[in-house]
Amino acid sequence: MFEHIQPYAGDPIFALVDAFHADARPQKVNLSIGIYFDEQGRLPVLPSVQQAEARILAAGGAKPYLPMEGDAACRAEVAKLLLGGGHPAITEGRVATIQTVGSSGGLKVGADFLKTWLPEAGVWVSDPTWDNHRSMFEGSGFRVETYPYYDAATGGVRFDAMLDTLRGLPARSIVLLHACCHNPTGVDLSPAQWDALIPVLRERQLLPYLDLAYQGFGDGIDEDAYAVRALAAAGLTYFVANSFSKSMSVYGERCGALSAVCATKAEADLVLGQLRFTVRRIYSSPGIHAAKIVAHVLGDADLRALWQAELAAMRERIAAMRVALHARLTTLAPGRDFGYFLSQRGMFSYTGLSAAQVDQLREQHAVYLIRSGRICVAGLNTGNVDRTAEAMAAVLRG
Ligand code: PLP
Ligand code: TYF
Repeated sequence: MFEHIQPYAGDPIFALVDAFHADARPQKVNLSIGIYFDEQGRLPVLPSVQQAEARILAAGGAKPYLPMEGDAACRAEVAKLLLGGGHPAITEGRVATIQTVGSSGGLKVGADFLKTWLPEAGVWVSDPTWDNHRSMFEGSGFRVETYPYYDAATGGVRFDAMLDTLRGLPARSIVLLHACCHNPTGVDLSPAQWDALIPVLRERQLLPYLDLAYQGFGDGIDEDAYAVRALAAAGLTYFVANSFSKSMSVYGERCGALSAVCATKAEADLVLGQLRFTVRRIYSSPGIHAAKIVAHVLGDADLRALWQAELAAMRERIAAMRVALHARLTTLAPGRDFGYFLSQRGMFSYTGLSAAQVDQLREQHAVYLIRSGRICVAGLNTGNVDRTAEAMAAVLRG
């Protein structure tokens, strides 16, 4: 029956994490997977989430099925977090939000929905992007192409080339955009660039599909929602998949959502109905514990303030590690410009190290990063940052 099946090569990021754990060298450093680790190198348990869970338990343990679209309180809080409370799109009923199994679940439900309702569309992702974007949309039957994004020469965005490509796309093409903290490069569009992009999206009648997996890790919760709010202010119709995996450190709980911001309430109602049907056909309904965590943390003023402070601390620790790595490398390898560590945003930085240099870092120095040269800055701490800089400088010397 199954003899013909091709072996699955595995996900290279998860494979690297396994290799890291199997490595016996005590000084090893894990900069591979996009997970926030604290100063002690541990996965944090946020007190805001712990307190929310205590309240959930205290309220009783019944676990009914949620509806296909998820928990109402969770969905309402997500819409407010994305757009800001009292936003006209929310009060006018133009936002269709479903709670999903992580933002991956949201991205996938959105992909399947779009394949049904815009079957001729192509999907355009940034060059480069998170590998799973391509896999997910191709898995839904889409043709996936890239638009120019990262500029290796400047460490910035090839913004003119990006706009040129988008200007040439057929109407109703789907354009996947990282709302903040671009994975893998850490290079984001500035507010002025979003403002320049929006007229192109509108004139070409493109469908923006925002991926917001790192809200709060760039410049702040509201600052990182700039794109979400600018598209709404411009009156565009768009999708946004957002995640709480990193921002609440609840990876395995699978907390995320998908929202469609529409032109009218009637349209949003139609979209919501078909999103529910899409969910029905895949996993029927999302998890109740995930919903309650999100609803409690965001819906309670005290827990929310606590969470915002915790998220700010994570963001500031990453920023401090960027400064420390930059300073140490600048001393160890004078004449090279490491300014990109300071200008890039969020968990990731693109180092420009070649795959051979990445292999050398792992084999000779026990510093683990993925072969694109991306590092997860959140894997750095005061105990390993100097050693990491020394290893990188040694590899750069050749
Ligand atoms: N999008 C991007 C860019 C990511 O880096 C991730 C990370 O895992 C995800 C989406 C999916 O996150 P999750 O499914 O845990 O919400
Ligand atoms: O890019 C990363 O490292 C994170 C974690 O299939 C991740 O987004 C990596 C691969 C994957 C799912 C999540």
